[in-house]
Amino acid sequence: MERGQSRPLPSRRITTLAGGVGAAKFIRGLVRRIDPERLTVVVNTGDDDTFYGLHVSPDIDTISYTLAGVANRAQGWGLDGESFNALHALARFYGKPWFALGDRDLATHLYRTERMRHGISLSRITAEIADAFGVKSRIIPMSDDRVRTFVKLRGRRAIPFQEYFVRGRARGAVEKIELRGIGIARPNPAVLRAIGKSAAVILAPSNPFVSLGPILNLTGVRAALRRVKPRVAAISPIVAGKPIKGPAGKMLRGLGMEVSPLGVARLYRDIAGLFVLDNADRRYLESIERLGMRALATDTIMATPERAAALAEVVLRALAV
Ligand code: FO1
Repeated sequence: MERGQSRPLPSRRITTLAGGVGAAKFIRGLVRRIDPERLTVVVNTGDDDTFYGLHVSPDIDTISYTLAGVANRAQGWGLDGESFNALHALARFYGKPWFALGDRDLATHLYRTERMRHGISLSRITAEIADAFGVKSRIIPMSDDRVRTFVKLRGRRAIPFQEYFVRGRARGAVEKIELRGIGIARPNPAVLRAIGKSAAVILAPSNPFVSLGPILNLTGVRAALRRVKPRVAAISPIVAGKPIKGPAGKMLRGLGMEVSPLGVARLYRDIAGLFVLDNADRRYLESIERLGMRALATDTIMATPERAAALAEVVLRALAV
C-alpha cells in the first residue's frame, strides 16, 4: 500500500439503524467509505402518516432519496428541484397545506399507496422504490406492521408525530412519547438477521426517542443488539448541550433526562459497546466509560459530506471493520 493511502476496508455488511435527516447525513458519508452494496439501513416508520389518502413514509424516503443522490440537501428531506403545483391545487379542496409534498415526491406516495392496496408489504414496496431510484444499499422498514408515534405535550392530548413536528414546529413541553402498536408489531425478520450477521451495527446520530426509539422498542431488537454489543456503535445526536437538529434536547429534558451525550449514552448502555461523541464533549468520556461502554471523541458535526465520511471512517475503524 502506498504511503498516505487509506487501507481498504474488508467487504462485510454494515447495518445502520436510522431515522430521518441526521441519519441521512451520516449515511451519505458512510457510502463514501464503503461500497454501498455492503450497507443495510433499518429505517423508522413511526412517523409515517396519511396525507390526501396517500401513505407517506418520510424517513424511508429521506434515506432512499439520499442514497439515490436526489435528496434536497438544504432541507434534508424531499427531492431536489421540486415543484409544488399539485399541493397548491389540493389547497382548493383541503385548505392551506402544512405538510409540503412535492410533485415528484407525490409519485412515490402514489406508487406506495397503490401497491399497499394490493396487499404488498411495505418492505417489498420499499425495495421496489429503492430499486427504481437505482439505490444499491438495502433499505428495510423496521416493521411491516403499523407503529404510530404520538407526542403528548403538557396540558394537551397526544398528537401524531408529524402534527407535533411539522404543523406545531416542535413547540411545547414534551411529557410523553407514545409508540402506538409497538406491543404487537413484529420487527421485520430481516432486521434481526442483519443485526446478528453484520460486522458492525451503527446507531446513527438520530433522535433517541422518536427516530431510534420505535426501532429499539420492537420486540426482540434490543435483545438482538445485546448479543452483538461489542460490534454496536452509537453516535451522539447531542453536541455541546444541544441537538445537532430537531427536538431531541427538549425531549430528553421533558422526560427528566440529562441533555448531554451522557444522557443519551445511558439509553444505549445495554446495547452499544462503543459511544461516539463530539470533541466539544470530551469531558463526558470517563463517565460514559463507567457505564460499561468504550467512549471516543471526534468531530461529529457533519457540515459537509466529507466530514460525514471522516466520522464514518472513525466509527468503522474503532469497530475494527
Ligand atoms: N419536514 C418539515 O419540516 N416540513 C414539511 O413540510 C415536511 C414535509 C415532508 C414531506 C415528505 C417527507 O418525506 C418529509 C417531509 N418532512 C417535512 C420531513 C419529516 O417531517 C421529518 O424529517 C421526519 O418525519 C423526521 O425524521
